[in-house]
Amino acid sequence: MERTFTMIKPDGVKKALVGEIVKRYQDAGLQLVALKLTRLSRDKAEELYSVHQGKPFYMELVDFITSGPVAPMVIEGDNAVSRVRDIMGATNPKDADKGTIRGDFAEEVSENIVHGADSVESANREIPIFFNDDELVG
Ligand code: D4T
Repeated sequence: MERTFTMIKPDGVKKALVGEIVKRYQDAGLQLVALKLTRLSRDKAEELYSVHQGKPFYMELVDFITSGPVAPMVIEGDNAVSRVRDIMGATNPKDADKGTIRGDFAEEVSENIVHGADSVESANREIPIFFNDDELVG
């Protein structure tokens, strides 16, 4: 059993895709361990994206992720990290296959609907930015 962190970004919430995205994860047999609707402070956004600090798209990324409500969640299952990333599709929607979240709903790399941890280590760093232990079910 593996846990991962994934988050519907402001564009996904705005496009009313929360239900659709949760359904895709659950239909794949993954378990929902935590989910909420919230707004990211600038501090938390900078913490989440600390690995991208200094990159040309960093400021735009932090501006975007704090621009509206987001839906962070914790997902559990065998190989949850890679399975969630497969369901999300490629970072750049132009490279994302149809049938993936980004392939079906995103147009630009800067607004690509979902975030997903890239490793168990990243998930373990990202989950506490959003959830206390007592908010994780199961
Ligand atoms: P996230 O972190 O959102 O799940 O995306 P990925 O793990 O798939 O991709 P990433 O870390 O390379 O990029 C983080 C985030 O930055 C945005 N981005 C990325 C951007 O706006 N312009 C760019 O040129 C790149 C590479 C999209 C995702």
